[in-house]
Amino acid sequence: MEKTTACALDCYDACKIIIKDGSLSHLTGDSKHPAGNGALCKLINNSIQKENRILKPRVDGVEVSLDEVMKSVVNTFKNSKSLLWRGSGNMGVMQEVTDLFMEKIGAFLTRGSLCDGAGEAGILEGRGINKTLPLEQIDKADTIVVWGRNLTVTNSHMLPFLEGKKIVVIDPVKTPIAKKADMYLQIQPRSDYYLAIMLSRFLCMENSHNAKWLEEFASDYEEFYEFTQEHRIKAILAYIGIDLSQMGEILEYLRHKKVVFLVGTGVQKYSTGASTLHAIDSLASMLGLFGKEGCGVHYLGNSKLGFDNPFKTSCKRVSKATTDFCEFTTVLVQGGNPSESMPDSSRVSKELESVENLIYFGLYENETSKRAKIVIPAKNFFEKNDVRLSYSHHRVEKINKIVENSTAISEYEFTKYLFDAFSFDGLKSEENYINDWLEQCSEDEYGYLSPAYEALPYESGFGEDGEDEFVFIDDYDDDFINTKSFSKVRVSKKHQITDEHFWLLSPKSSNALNTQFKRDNKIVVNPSLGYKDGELLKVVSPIGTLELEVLNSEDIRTNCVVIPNNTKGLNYLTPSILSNEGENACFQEIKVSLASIL
Ligand SMILES: Nc1nc2c(c(=O)[nH]1)N[C@H]1C(S)=C(S)[C@@H](COP(=O)(O)OP(=O)(O)OC[C@H]3O[C@@H](n4cnc5c(=O)[nH]c(N)nc54)[C@H](O)[C@@H]3O)O[C@H]1N2
Ligand SMILES: Nc1nc2c(c(=O)[nH]1)N[C@H]1C(S)=C(S)[C@@H](COP(=O)(O)OP(=O)(O)OC[C@H]3O[C@@H](n4cnc5c(=O)[nH]c(N)nc54)[C@H](O)[C@@H]3O)O[C@H]1N2
Ligand SMILES: [Mo]
Repeated sequence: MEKTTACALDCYDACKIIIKDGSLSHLTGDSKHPAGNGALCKLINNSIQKENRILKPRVDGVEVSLDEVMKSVVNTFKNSKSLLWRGSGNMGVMQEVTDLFMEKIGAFLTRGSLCDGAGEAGILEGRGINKTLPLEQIDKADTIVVWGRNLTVTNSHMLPFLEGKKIVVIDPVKTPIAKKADMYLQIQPRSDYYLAIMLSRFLCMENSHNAKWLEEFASDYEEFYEFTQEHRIKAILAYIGIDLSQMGEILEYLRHKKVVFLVGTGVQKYSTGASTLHAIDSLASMLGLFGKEGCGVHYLGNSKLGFDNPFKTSCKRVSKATTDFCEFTTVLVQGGNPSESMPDSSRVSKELESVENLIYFGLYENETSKRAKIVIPAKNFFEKNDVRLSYSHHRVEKINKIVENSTAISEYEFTKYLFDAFSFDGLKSEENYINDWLEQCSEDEYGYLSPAYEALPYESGFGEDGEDEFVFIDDYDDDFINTKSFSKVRVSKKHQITDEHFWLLSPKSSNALNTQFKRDNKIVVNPSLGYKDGELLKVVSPIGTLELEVLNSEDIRTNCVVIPNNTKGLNYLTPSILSNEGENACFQEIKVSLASIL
C-alpha cells in the first residue's frame, strides 16, 4: 500500500515523499506537489539509508538500555543549571516539544542563529515582518536574480521555476546556475550591500524608480536616494569588481520588469549581514517589487509565521552562535553538532569537554557525541510522526511514521519520560500536538497550507498589520577587521606562508547536509595561485589552522578560497562573533593565509 511522508532535512524544499510498498528502498517524490517535481535528492535516496546509526545508548562510554540512559538523564537535570542547545538536524515541529520540559526546570534555551538570522533581522528592519514569497509568484517573473544562493545544490526543486526566465546570478563563485545565466556578476565577497546601493542610485539617476508605488508604500525614497549619493561611485564599483557597462546591463534586466530576487544565506554570513538584506529590500522597493504579481524578494522565511505555537515558552536564552557552555552543569545537545557547526571549534570543543554533564541526543556519532557523557539514539523522521513546515514555501506536510525502531526514542517520548519522572503535569498527547499544528492550516486539493499564506504578501503594506510603510536603510557600519592579528598564529619554519589574505567562503556541499553524511577534506583555489591538485596546504586564520588537500577550480575568484561546510575542522578557522543585528554567526567574516609545506 502506498504511504506518504515528508523529508525533515534542513533544506528549502521540504519535499513530500511517496513510499510505494512500505519499503524505504522505494522512495519517490510527488510530481503533482506544487513545491516538488517528482524527484528526490541523492541525500534522501542514498545517504540517509547508508549512514551508520547510533544503536545503543551510552553513559560514560558504557552501553546501557534506553531505560537506564533515561534514568541518568533524569539525575543530570536535578539541581543543575541546564541548557538545551538544539541544532537543525530535523526540521519537524515536534523537535521543540523538549522546550516544555526545559521551561518546567528553569533551563536555558538559545536565541539567534547559525544560519539566516542576520538576513532576517535586515528584512524585519525594512518590512517589519518576514513573509515568504509564494512559489507561484516566482513562476510569473520575467527576470530572476539568484543572489548568493547555490540553488542547484541547496534548493534544487526551485530549478523548474527558473525555466524560460532571464537569469542573473550574483556570486563570487561561478556556481552551476551562474554557468547557465544570461548575466553573471562574480563580485567581491561581502560587497552585496554596496551593489544594492549602487543599483538603487543608478535607477533613480535615470528616473526608472517606481515613483507611483513608492509614494504610497515607501514615501521616504528621496531621503534614501540622498543616502545612496553619500557612496562614491567609482571607488565602490571598483571595490565590488564591476564596471559601468555591467551596471547598465543588469539594469536592463531589472527596469520595468517583473523581477524576483532569490537571496540565499551566502550574502549574510558577515557582521554586516542584516544591512545587506535591508539594502537588497530597499532596492526591491525602488523597483516597486512588493505586493505585485511575479515580483518580490524570496529569502528564508519564518516558517512558523501565522501559527500559534504550542511549544512557546518563557525560558531564558543565551546566544546560540557564541554560547558559553562553561556556564552550565548540564548541556543537552539535540539534533546538532556544535563541536563542528559553531564557529571557533577549538573554543567550543574545550568548553564542551569541561561541561559536567554533556548529553548528546542524535542519530549519528560525530564530534559532539564523542565528547558526551550521555549518548541517546534518536528516531529519524521515518520512525516518528511529525509536521513539516518550510522556510521557502507554504505547503505543510504531515510526517508519518513508516518504520518502527525500538532501539531509539523520539523527542516526544524523551519529553514524556522526563515529565513522568519529575511528576510534572501539562504535557498533552503527541497526537494532540500534531493535530494542533495541522488544524491551524487551511486545506486545498494538494493538502495543507500555512495560515500565513497570502497570494501577494505586502499588497496592502508593511508591518504586522499591513498598514505601515517600508523603512529604507539609512546607515551602514562597515567594520571589517580580520578579528585578531595573524601574529598570534604560529606556523613552523617548514612552511612558506602567503602575504596575501583570502576570503574564506564556506558554502554547502551536494554530498552532505551540513555535518551530516559525507565529510570532506579539500580546499578549492584558483589555479593561478600555482598549487597542485592533491597538494597539502595549511590554511592559517587568526583563529586557528587546518591542513587540507588542494583542488583547483577556475570558478573561484583569485582572492577567495572555498572550503565547503561539510569539511572536517572548517570551523577551527572561523571567528566566534555575532552579526551587528540578529545574533547570527559570521562564518565568512574572516580572511586566511595559505602555507605550503616546503
Ligand atoms: N563555516 C560554516 N559553518 C556553518 C555554516 C556555514 O555556512 N559555514 N552553516 C551553518 C548553518 S546554515 C547551519 S543550519 C548549521 C547546522 O548545524 P547543526 O544544526 O549543528 O547541524 P548538523 O551539524 O548537520 O548536525 C545535525 C545532527 O542532528 C542529528 N539529527 C538528525 N535528525 C535528528 C532527529 O530527528 N532527532 C535528533 N535528536 N537528532 C537528529 C544528527 O545526528 C546530526 O548529527 O551549521 C552552520 N555551520
Ligand atoms: N545539499 C545540501 N543542501 C542544503 C544544505 C546542505 O548542507 N547541503 N544546507 C541547508 C541549509 S542549513 C541552508 S541554510 C541552505 C543554504 O543554502 P544557500 O543559501 O544556497 O547557502 P550556501 O551554499 O551557504 O551559499 C550560497 C551561495 O552564496 C555564495 N556566496 C558566498 N559569499 C557570498 C557573498 O559575499 N556574496 C554573494 N552574493 N554570494 C556569496 C556562495 O558562493 C554560494 O554559491 O541550504 C540548505 N540545503
Ligand atoms: Mo542553515
